[in-house]
Amino acid sequence: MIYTITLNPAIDHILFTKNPLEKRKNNRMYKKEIDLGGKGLHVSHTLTCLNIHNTAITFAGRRNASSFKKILDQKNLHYKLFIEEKSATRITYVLMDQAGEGSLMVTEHGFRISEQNHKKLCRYLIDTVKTEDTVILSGSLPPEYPVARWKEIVSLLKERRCTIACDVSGEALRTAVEMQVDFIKPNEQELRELFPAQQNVLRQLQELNQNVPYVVFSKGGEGSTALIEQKIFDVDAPKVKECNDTGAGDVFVGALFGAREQGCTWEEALTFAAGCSASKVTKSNSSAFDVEEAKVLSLKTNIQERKGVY
Ligand code: TA6
Repeated sequence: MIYTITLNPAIDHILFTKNPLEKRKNNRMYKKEIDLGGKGLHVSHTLTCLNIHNTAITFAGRRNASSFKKILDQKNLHYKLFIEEKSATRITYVLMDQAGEGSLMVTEHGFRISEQNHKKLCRYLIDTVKTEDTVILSGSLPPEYPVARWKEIVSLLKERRCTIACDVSGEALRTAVEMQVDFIKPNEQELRELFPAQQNVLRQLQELNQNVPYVVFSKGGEGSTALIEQKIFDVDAPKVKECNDTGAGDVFVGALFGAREQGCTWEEALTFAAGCSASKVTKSNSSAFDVEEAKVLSLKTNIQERKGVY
């Protein structure tokens, strides 16, 4: 069973302009779409599209809980929600023009999670998660969220001996590495924050790999480098016509673990994930991808093992 945890969910508002987005100008929008937001929820959506049984664990602000739930239901997600009274789930604005040069994301902070709801989440995890399960924690921490709470969640998952995957940044990522979770997916910026004095990316990744057995360095449109079981793989990103890159990393994570759950090797899973992520980039909203298109794209994905580096 796979669980995803999204501590800071969102509702994505995708705003489309015809002309290229420009500062010091009125960028008039001609269309708006509303989509699921929040990284773990996107991972759950990807798994659901791949017919992999999973539960999305998240929070919702009472004030707009019904519209949030409606989105989760429309996406056929199986979920466990903890409701925060007197709060509203944040809105993320994704600005898109037709230049095909990527989207611009503006996120709200989100709402604070009460101690009571944090305890409920911990209780739920203790009662539900089993050793054979995988738990994927993705996205930012809510505002004023004490690192001690993050540590409590990771350590109770470690006690369950389940597989722990973290697609997080900043302090949460640093802590996840220290606590020796099973999987991380840092990008260039996150590596720079972790290693301000070390310039060599391979050394950075190898150092992380001493604590974390599965490290995937995400390079966006340039693909990824994965350090897995004493091997290093360079995985290309198939070239596609870009529409909206928002959520591409989440689709990658969902497809990677989905493929592993279906018995694929890591190499097969990495190329499949690259195909799914590329398919996502061709779609206009922040969660959609096409499984059949992804399969074709993954066949075009080159994966190469670096020999003699480890
Ligand atoms: O990866 C895309 C996305 O999940 C958006 O749906 C969005 O709302 C945002 O990321 C949230 O990111 P954050 O890092 O703030 O949790």
